[in-house]
Amino acid sequence: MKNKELAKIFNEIADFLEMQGVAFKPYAYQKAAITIQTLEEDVSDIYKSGGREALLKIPGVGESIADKIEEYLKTGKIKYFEELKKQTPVNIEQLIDIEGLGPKKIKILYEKLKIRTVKQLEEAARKHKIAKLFGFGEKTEQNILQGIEFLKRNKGRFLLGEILPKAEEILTQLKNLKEVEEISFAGSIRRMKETIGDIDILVVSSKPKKVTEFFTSLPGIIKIWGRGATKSSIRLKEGFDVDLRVIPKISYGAALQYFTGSKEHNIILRKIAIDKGYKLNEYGLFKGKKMVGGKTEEEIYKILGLVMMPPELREDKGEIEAAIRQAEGNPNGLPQIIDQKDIKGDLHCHSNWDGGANSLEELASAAQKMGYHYLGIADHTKFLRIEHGLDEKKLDKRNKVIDQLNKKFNNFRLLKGCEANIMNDGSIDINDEALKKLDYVIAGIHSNFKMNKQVMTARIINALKNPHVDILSHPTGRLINRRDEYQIDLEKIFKAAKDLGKILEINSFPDRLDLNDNNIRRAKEIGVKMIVNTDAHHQDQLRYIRFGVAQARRGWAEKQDIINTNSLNDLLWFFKHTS
Ligand code: DGT
Ligand code: CA
Ligand code: CA
Repeated sequence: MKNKELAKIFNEIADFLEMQGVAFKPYAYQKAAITIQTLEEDVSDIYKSGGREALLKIPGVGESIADKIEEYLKTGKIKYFEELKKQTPVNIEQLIDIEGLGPKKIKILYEKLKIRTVKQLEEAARKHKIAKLFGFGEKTEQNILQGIEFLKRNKGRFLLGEILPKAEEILTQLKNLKEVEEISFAGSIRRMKETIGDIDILVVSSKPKKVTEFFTSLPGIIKIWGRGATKSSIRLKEGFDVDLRVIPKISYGAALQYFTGSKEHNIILRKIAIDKGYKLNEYGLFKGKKMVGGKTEEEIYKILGLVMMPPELREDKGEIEAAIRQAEGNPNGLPQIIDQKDIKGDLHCHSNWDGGANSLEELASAAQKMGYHYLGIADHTKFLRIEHGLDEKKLDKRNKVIDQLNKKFNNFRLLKGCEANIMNDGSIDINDEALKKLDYVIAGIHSNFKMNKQVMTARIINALKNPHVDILSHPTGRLINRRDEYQIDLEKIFKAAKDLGKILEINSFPDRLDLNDNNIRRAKEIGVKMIVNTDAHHQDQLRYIRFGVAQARRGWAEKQDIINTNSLNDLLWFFKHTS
């Protein structure tokens, strides 16, 4: 795509011109950059078919800019731009991204301190060279450092859990607009991937201009990448980018299908369409010139001989084949993946007995509000002194309080559990006497993460062999973007869990999601039972369950794979008969 490249160059030309204090011209280049970036057609195609005349028809493109487009398409370079770069040889693209740093300041930094890159900028700020410059000061220097930190942190992908609340807020705001007829997430956020590159939103409206105007003036926007009738793109101060596409009603299903992805899923689906003599794109499903489908996603899948599957499955991991089998009446079709409403309770939450934020009563009340039938209190045990882990005596005391509370509840029960620590040899940090008195026991690794694969695997399997242990918490120990999995033979652990009748946790904390989707799928294949828990240390974190459920769905987990879809009695029966 030449459009993106040209838009980037024009934006940089605008920055350089602004740096030199040139009036009006920067604005013209910026405007051209925005229109070119949001053009549906590639400029090189426009030029090929219509020549210079066609370029001049693009809004915001006059003689001088048309010259530059032509030059770029012919030579791959724009001399004017190269000249500007030579005059002030700074990495403008990088520097301009730092909040509070405009072209004028960048120019001063280059002239006085020879700063060309972000790295040099950071060094100068740390040595307090910037505060001394005329027009800068301490505050600006601090802001620059903060801006650099922010950029470093936000390079790469965002956790679903940190991005989804903000995304839903935007979705709701747009939904309330009377010009918006239909609205949905698309892309990875609709597929509920554990990390998100950018947020994609689709809207049906017959008044795209109104919707676009509203969208590009949302509070908290720090950059508008593009603003057009069908596509707009913004960056929010939190660092997230949001893409908005406005679609005519007739293409809604096709666009939703296309932009939900994944790309891999779409490639296969498009192949199927071609094999059957259709053409599939974001506008619809076509036979020759005739549109035969595209108003809904269901319709597209159906015409192509599939049944529609939930977005979480669309990763080209066998869902297309399964959907075809199902459409053909084969019983081995798509899985009946679980739903959040199937979850009857959460067995991993920490109370104020081990330093969590809320009392047992508060947690019980929050769980009841969520419609749960039970909530398991899994306070840490004594090894974890920093987490106020409970010893045998304290655990006993806590159990008595739970027993008292349980007398008051109707159709709800607090379960007595713990999250014990797995010691280096696989033993449990608390005695069997104390474990026996509990409704269930979770064990997890909270120390010595770095062991060799064989030793770590044996350590975990040893813990599972303890007859009182029911559940292994956060089995791989990974923290997304922060810590890798332990060195373990997960396959061996799955097999041991299956043989021993032990349960593996799907931890819903946004930076854990452990087991992850692929591991869940594998555990299910082996026949290991799992549980979706939150690991909440605060009552509000019970809401994280949705992220664990999403991960379970992406792992094709069905009701029978997940034990906390059971009623209280069935669950307790299960624990009694497996340990
Ligand atoms: P992300 O944003 O990196 O978390 O992942 P996605 O899946 O949201 O990707 P994004 O935002 O680049 O594009 C949204 C969807 O648009 C993507 O899931 C599928 C569709 N799409 C984008 N580019 C292509 C493409 O080149 N070919 C096909 N078939 N589909 C594409
Ligand atoms: Ca995306
Ligand atoms: Ca996108």
